[in-house]
Amino acid sequence: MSPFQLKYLAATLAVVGISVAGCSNKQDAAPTAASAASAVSAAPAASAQAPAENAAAKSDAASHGDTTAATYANAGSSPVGAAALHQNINPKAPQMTQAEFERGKEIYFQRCAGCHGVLRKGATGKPLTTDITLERGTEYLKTFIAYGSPAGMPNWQTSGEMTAQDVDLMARYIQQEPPTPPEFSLADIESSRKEYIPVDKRPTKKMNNYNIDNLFSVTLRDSGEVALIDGDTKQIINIVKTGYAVHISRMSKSGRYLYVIGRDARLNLIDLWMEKPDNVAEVKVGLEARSVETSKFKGFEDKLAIAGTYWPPQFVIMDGDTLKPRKVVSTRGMTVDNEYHPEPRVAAIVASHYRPEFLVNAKETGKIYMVDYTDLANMKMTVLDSAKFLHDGGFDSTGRYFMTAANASNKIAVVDTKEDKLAALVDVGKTPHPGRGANFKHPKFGPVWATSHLGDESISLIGTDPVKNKANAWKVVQTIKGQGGGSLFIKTHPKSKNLWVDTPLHPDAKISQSVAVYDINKLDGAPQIIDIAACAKLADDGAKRVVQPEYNKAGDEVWFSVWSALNKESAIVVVDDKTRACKTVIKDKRLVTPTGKFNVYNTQNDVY
Ligand code: DHE
Repeated sequence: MSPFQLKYLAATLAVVGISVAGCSNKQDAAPTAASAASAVSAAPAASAQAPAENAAAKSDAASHGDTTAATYANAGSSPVGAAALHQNINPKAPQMTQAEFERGKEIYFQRCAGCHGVLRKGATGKPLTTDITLERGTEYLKTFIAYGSPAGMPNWQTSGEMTAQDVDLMARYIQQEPPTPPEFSLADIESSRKEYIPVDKRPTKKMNNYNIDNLFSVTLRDSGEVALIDGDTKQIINIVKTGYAVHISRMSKSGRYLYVIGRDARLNLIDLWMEKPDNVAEVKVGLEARSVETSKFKGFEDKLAIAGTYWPPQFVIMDGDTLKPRKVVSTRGMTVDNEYHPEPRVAAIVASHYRPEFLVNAKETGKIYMVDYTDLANMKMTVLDSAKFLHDGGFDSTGRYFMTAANASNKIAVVDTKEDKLAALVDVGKTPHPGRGANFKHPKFGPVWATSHLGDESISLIGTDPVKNKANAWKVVQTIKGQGGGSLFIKTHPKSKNLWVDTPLHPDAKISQSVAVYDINKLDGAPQIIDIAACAKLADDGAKRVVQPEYNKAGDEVWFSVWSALNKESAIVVVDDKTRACKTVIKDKRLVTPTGKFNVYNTQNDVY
C-alpha cells in the first residue's frame, strides 16, 4: 500500500463511519467455496494476501479475534439475494445499469448482508444506509472496500476476492436505496409445505433396531444434507436431503422427530421410527433461517415446532408432526436502547421446561420473547430486555436458567424460565460463543456454565446456583486461558471430567486443527492440546477445521468434525473421553463438509 493510500485509509478509519467491528469474510487456505454463485461459502479464515501494513493491523485484530468474528458472521451468504427484489434507485446515487445493479445485489447478499444486514441498517457491522454512503461518496467507499480496516472490514480487493471493477460497482451499489426482499406470510409458508408421509401412514411404533438415543444427526453443510450416524456402530444409516448450508438439528421431546433447518429456511422433519429414518414433511418458513425448536413442556410433548428466520425477521409456530403453520410473529420493533430496528433476526430458540413457552432471541434488538404457546389465538408473550446481538446459548444444569450470548455486547444474559425474568447480565470476554455451553461442578465454586469466545482466548466460567452458592451466582468465578480466539464451541458431559474447547476459526492452522481439553478438577493447570485433524489422516492440503465437540449418550466418547473444503475429504473423529485417545475415524465420501453434530438423547434432554 502506498503512503498515500495508508494516509487515506487512516483518515478513513478516523471517521470509522463504515468500519465493521468484527466483520470480515477472509478466506485463506480454508476450505474454499464451491463457487461464489452457489451462495454457499465454506469455512472461512484470515487472508494470506493482505498487504503488509494491513496484515499488521489484521494480526492485531486477529489476536483480538476481530476478523475471526467477522469471518464467522459472514460464514454463510444470505440466500435472500436469490429472491425477486424491488429495485428503487435513489436519484442522487451514481448511475448503474440494471445489470450492474443485479450484480451488486448478488455480491451484497453473498458478502455483506451477514454483517451489515439485509436492509443495510447495520447488524454486527455498521449501517450502510444512503444518508451515510451518499455523503461518503464513491472514491471514499472504494478505498474502504478495497483496503478494509483493522476493525474487521475485509480488504476485498487487495485480498484478491473482488476485482477493481467489482469494488467500483459495490461502492456505487451501496449508494442506491437497498432493495427490500419480499415478506413471507403464513399463506406463503403453508403453500410451500409438503407432507411426504401423512401422519396416518407413519409407523405407530419404532420400526428399526437402531439405538436411536445414541444416533447422531450430522450437518453436511455444503451438500444440503444431514448424515444420520449410528453412534454405537459408527455406520451411516441414511443421508437425508435437507435445506442448503444446514444449520442445526433439534429433537422433539419424545426423541422420535428430528427437525433440521437450512440457511435457506427450509425445515425438514425426519421420523426416526421409520425402518430407515427419512423425511416425512418439509416446509419453507421464510427466506433465511438458523433456528428451530420443539415444545417440551408436560402435555405439549411433540405437539408444536417453532422456527426463527433472519429474513423476514419473524418466527413461526407450527404443528409438530405436519409442520402446518399456525402463527407468525414479527420481531421488528425497538431495541433495548429504544431505537427502532426493522430487521431483528431471530437467533437461538429454546423450549422452556418450566412453562409451556418458547424463548426466542431477537438478535439486533436484544429482546428475548417468552412465548406462551397454550393459546395461539390469544397468545401471551413476556418480552425481556437483555443486551443487543443475541446469538446462541443453552440451559444451566438444572434446566431452569437460559444462558445466552449477546455476542457483540460481550455479555451473557441469564433468563430465569421459572419466574420469566432476566436474572442477570454477566460481562464476559470478547464475543462469547458458547454453542449451548458446558455445565459442570467446579471443585471450588459449585455448579458453573462455561463459554469460550470468538474474540479472545478466554473461557469464562459463570456460577449458576443462586441457592447453595449464592455468592457465586451469575458471576464469572474463574477465567481460564484457551488456545486463542476463534473458538465456537465448548462441551462437557455430566459423566465426564473433561472440558473440551475448539478453535476452528483461529487463523493459525495448528490451533484451528486442534482442541484444548481441561481436567475439570484441575482448571488451574494447562490444558492438553490434541491434534484432532492429525488423527483423521487426511490429505495434506487445505484447511481442516476441527469443530464442535459433541458427546455420545453414555458420555464416554466425544465426536469432532474435521471440516475440509467441499472438494476435499472430511472426517469425524471420535475420541475416547477417558483416555483422550482418538478411537474411531469415520470417513465416507458422502461426509461432505461436516460441521454440527447432534446426539439425539443429549439434544432431546438438553444435556451439555
Ligand atoms: Fe451457526 C448455532 C447463527 C455461522 C455452526 N448459529 C447457531 C445459532 C445461531 C447461529 C443463531 C443458534 C441456533 C439455536 O440454538 O437455535 N451461525 C449463525 C450465523 O449467523 C453465522 C455467524 C453466520 C451465517 O451466515 O450463518 C453462523 N455456524 C456458523 C458457521 O460458520 C458454522 C461453524 C458452520 C456452519 O454450519 O456454517 C456454524 N451454528 C453452528 C452449529 C450450531 C450453530 C454447529 C449449533 C451448536 C449447538 O451445539 O447447538
